[in-house]
Amino acid sequence: MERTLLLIKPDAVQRGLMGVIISRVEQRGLRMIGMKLMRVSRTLAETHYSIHQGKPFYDKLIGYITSAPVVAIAWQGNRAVAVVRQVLGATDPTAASPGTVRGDYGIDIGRNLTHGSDSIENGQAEVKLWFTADELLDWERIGEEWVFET
Ligand code: IDP
Ligand code: MG
Repeated sequence: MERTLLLIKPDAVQRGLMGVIISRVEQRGLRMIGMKLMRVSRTLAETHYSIHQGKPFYDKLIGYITSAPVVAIAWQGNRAVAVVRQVLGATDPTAASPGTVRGDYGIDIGRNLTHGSDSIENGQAEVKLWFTADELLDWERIGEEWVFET
C-alpha cells in the first residue's frame, strides 16, 4: 500500500495550523499510520534534504526545519503521495492554487508550511527515515470502502 510523509513545518506549528492541515488530509480519506511532534536534528534534516545540498537555499532550509518543532505524519492509502502533494499545493505559495494549504496560508517559498513526499519510492523511504517500525500502527479505518474502490 502506498505511503507518504507529511511534515508540518515549524512555521505552520507556530502559526497554529497543525489541525487544519491534518484535517484536510484526514477528510480526503487517507489513513494516518504514525504521527509525532518532534524537534528535527541537524543530521535528520541533512539526510532528508540531501538532494538539495549545494543549492543556494540549502543552509537556510536546514536552519528553518530545525528551528522549532515539526509534526511528522505517515499516511497510507491508494495514491497517497499524489493526494498529499495536491492538498499542499505548489512549492512556491504564490504559485499554489487557492484551496491548497500553501495557496491559502503561505506567501514566501522559504515559509511554505509543509513537506510532502514527491514520489512513491520517496514516500516509502521517507516514512522509513522518520519513523521506526514500532511507531507505525497497523489499523483499519472504518468506511475505507467508501473512499477507495478497491
Ligand atoms: P517541495 O517541498 O515542494 O518538494 P523542493 O523543491 O523539494 O519543494 O524544496 C524543498 C524545500 O526547500 C521547499 O519546500 C522550500 O521550503 C525550500 N525551497 C525550495 N526552493 C526554495 C527557494 O528557492 N528559496 C527558499 N527555499 C526554497
Ligand atoms: Mg521536495
